[in-house]
Amino acid sequence: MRIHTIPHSTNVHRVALALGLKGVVVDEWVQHTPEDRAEVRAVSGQDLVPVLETDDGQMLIDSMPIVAWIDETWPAPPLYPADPAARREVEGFITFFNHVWKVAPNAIDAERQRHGSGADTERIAAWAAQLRGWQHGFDGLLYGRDYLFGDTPGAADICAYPFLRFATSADPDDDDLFHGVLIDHLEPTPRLAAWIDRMAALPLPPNF
Ligand SMILES: N[C@@H](CCC(=O)N[C@@H](CS)C(=O)NCC(=O)O)C(=O)O
Repeated sequence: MRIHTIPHSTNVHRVALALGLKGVVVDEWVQHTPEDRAEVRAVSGQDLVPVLETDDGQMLIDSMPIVAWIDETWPAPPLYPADPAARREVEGFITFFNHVWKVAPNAIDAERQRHGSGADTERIAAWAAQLRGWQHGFDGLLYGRDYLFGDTPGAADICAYPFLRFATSADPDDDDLFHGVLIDHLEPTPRLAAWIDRMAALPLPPNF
């Protein structure tokens, strides 16, 4: 298995977490520069990472569908609940995270990149308020349990952690502007900070 990546990629981090929990070996992490997607496009027909090349030559794109594929291919330990209603809850969270939660930091990033020092501070404040509000929801999900939907790490944790971890830490050599938005606007609660620590201690593939 080969995985195409760029430095500090949140969405690649999701796939690495899933593989680490399953103990699956990755033959090669193919490094690309963010500015040059020609090879990613050539192998996958689109520009974004992660792209996972399976041993039988399939090209998989999109991090959470890749995580679901990993879970089906190596069932233990399970990343989704067996109970259908509980699984729908986790899938609903992932849809929310990707299509609602991410809108605000992406919008702040786009506003800053487009307008620089002339960015609309009132609009940014409204998006930042959304981010602060959702933090309480994550905190509530962690009440009485170690992970977002249970006592063991699963797909929801894998989906959210690579983004929410910026509430408490930053990589010194990471100059990604979107990550800067998260660093500026995420405020961890104690429960969320403890979850970030637990997630940071999970195994990753040794060559990641
Ligand atoms: N929905 C995709 C999004 C992938 C994505 O946005 N990847 C980022 C890296 S974390 C990327 O390749 N960005 C390059 C760009 O926007 O030019 C997924 O979850 O994998």
